[in-house]
Amino acid sequence: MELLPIDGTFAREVRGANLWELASGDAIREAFSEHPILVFRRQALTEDELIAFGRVLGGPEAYIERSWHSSKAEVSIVSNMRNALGDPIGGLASKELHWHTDQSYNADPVTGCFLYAQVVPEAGSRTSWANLYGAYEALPDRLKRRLDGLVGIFSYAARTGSVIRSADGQTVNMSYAERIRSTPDVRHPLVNFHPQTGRKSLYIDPGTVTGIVGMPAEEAQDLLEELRDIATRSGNVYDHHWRVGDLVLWDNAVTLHRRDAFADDQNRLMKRMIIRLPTDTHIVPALA
Ligand SMILES: O=C(O)CCC(=O)C(=O)O
Repeated sequence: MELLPIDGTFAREVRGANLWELASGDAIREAFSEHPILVFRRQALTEDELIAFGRVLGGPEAYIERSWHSSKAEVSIVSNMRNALGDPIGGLASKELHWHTDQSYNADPVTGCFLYAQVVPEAGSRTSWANLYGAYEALPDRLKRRLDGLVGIFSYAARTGSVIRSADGQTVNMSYAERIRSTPDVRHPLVNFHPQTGRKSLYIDPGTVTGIVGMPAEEAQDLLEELRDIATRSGNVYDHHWRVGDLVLWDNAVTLHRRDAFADDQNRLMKRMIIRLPTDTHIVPALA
């Protein structure tokens, strides 16, 4: 198995690993502990093989949105496609997704994730990741000192607030409303340390972090925007242009991601898995 830097970015392409064989399990685990984006090309995997691969990395979990599940609870569908009845077969449709990280609003986030491309629009499709280790390392010393010990407020309600209310203020989706009630705001440190190397990484989530504990709201907003701008500068970002058979594995504790919108008359189908990662080899944001 070989690890190759992609276009001088922080992403690594893994060559020589057939994920259906699992023979490279130890090497992949070790690589993923250090490199938060691993790209595997030309993979041909059944859902059982995806689950077996997830188990090599940690504990695959069922995504909370049941309507996204495939025939297996651990495998979700991200797609704009519809079944014969005209119902969506998965989540997220064709819309643009802004910079975010997954699960930061949870007390105990499940931070491993992969997307596996099955159908890709002819006109192309791009998902981008920003490196939160690189972001921390790029901060001027005055900002590193300022961040020391700071704690962010991560809010599921803020993240999804626009989704659950109709224009007249009525709740339009009970399951979302229920979920918001059972997902109160949580606090995580804005800087985390890798358990083995001690490497520091920023932990922000634009649209979900609503404030910083003990800091006036406006000052916190300015600081969070400055951090987001540094994190998402082009030199700190990997752009992935999808091909069928690509599997991109990422660590949500140390990256942000976004995707472009695509034309809704072009099909796109990804299989997605979330994986609970071991805390001795990965940063897993704790409660503060
Ligand atoms: O569809 C994509 O490329 C990204 C989806 C995404 O943001 C996610 O799965 O969290």
